Amino acid sequence: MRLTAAQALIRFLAAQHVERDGVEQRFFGGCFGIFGHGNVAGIGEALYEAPDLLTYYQARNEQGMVHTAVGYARMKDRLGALVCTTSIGPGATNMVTGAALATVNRLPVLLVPGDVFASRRPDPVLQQLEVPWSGDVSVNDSLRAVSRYFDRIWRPEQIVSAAVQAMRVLVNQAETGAVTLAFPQDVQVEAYDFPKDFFRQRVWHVPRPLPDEASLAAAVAEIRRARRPLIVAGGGTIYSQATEALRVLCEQTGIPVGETQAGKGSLPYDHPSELGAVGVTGTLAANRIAAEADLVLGIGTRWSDFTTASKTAFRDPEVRFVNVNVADFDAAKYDGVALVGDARATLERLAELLAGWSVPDAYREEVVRLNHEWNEEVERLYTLGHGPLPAQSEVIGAVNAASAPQDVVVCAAGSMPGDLHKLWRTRDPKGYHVEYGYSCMGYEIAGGLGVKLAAPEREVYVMVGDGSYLMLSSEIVTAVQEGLKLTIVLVDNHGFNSIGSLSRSLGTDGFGTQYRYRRNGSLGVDSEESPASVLPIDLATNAESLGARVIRCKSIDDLRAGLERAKSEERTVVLAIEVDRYEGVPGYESWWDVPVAEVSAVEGVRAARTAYERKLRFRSD
Ligand SMILES: Cc1ncc(C[n+]2csc(CCOP(=O)(O)OP(=O)(O)O)c2C)c(N)n1
Ligand SMILES: [Mg+2]
Repeated sequence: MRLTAAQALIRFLAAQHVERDGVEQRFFGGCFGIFGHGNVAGIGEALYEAPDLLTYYQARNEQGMVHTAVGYARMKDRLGALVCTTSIGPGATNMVTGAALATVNRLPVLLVPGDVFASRRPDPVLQQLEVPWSGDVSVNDSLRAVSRYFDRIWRPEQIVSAAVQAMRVLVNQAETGAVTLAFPQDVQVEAYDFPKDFFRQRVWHVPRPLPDEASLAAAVAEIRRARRPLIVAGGGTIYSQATEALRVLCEQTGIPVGETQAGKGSLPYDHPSELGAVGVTGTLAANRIAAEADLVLGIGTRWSDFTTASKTAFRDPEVRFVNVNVADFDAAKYDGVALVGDARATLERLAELLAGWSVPDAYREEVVRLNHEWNEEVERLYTLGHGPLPAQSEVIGAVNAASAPQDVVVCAAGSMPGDLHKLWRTRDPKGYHVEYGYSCMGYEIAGGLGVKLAAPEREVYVMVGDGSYLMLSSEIVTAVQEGLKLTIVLVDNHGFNSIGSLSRSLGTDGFGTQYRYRRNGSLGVDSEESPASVLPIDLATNAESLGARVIRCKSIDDLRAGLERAKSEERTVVLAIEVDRYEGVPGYESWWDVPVAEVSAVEGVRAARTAYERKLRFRSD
């Protein structure tokens, strides 16, 4: 078939399917893009010429559209993805952050940035980077570091091998992340006689590999010896759709479960084995059990510092690890017994091998009691009645109460991810969507859009701070354009609550974390409140100007009523509410390693350093 290289790529992508457990689905749900001279005549023409192949979605910001693709892929349990096409230069480099986010979170996105002329005819073309030491560098090389696979299409026929390699990585559960096919703008439009077979419908089988029997036997021996085992459920539990297998294993063995950010929802919040969030942003229940666990069974987790409380969460000197992970890289961490395999298949096998074994009854009872006590703490924080401005925890309580079990809460950065991790009562494995691998400000609305595109039947509640909103809220326009309704809760504390309280704890008084006019050479600090210097930012009006329906809430009662009204809206709604920046949810016997200045002229910093050095002594490597 005589096609341009761009037409061939689009035709190939539209024919890709995946299959797992006998269920087959189309892999690509569409193509987001922003056109420029680097893709309008190539990929742009291909999408225009054959609109039935891939639906084109117009984004506002290239970083935002990669976030949307990530939200989509996560909601699809990595069995679906979006394509993102950009022009050359700034359009392409705007995707670097999104690509890193996808790769850190191990979520598939296909990036197709335009690239400078392969022929070099008009060098330097508009927006081309030139370096005196190399002729074949372009800004797209910055995507190499954050991609799981990168290729540059120098010739049209190269599409045939590059596209297949791209798919290999995207559907591989251990390898997946951002895949970049940099596409020189002249090659995109060049024609070639492609073999017809290249465009046949391909079904990529997503297997459920099992660990080898010797490793399983070693793991089972470790577990059977344990008196106080703990499961840490990560994102892999959910992507593998292993939550039912996890429930069965927990009920059979009595092993309790702590959840990472990506793994939250692995068990419903009220399950007797559920301890909730574990680690820095963990519950008292999970962190107490973790501290004394003699065996930790990690499932689909990459053991980030937030999960391990910077390696202080597991304090039994004899503690052993067993790691179930489809990626051997993660399975090898903590010197654990590596069970390299699919989470669901492995949990089912472990349940067979552990038949007849259970934790002591007293341990089961302790877990139920801790879970119950934690729920009371959540209830307390949901109903603080704090004034004059409400506390963020009350906002979370109101949104949780208004949402249905299958609805999805979305968040990414600021103080809310930690509070949501602790407090959100998750009732459905896909009900909690906090991007905390990269914790990228600006993911919230754009990512929420991807969630809604993947699951239009669910209400999507986007929790966004003022800082994140200011960084990237323009995909509200895309949500309005596509008729994809988001319910956005804009939690405004006029600055960076999260980093503000971190700064105070490190002795630097919230320096640089509020929105204030410069006065006497200073942007102000927390200990000197000066209402006159507050910047006049009105984000609700901003959201209105982008086409959202806006509901301004002055109290939690207002918010409750607004959330009910929002349910009958068809358009994207923004509920704006101010909260008290200083009324935070406490930590529960956990620690996060943030280094403090070793010498300082500030007394508060010196005190923080002393406390820091004391904490370091508890660290176990
Ligand atoms: C892109 C990006 N830049 C910087 C940071 C560091 N950071 C983490 S939270 C935060 C402030 C977020 O402010 P806001 O959205 O208002 O949430 P709040 O902390 O007030 O809850 C910053 C700057 C980040 N996570 N992402
Ligand atoms: Mg804020």
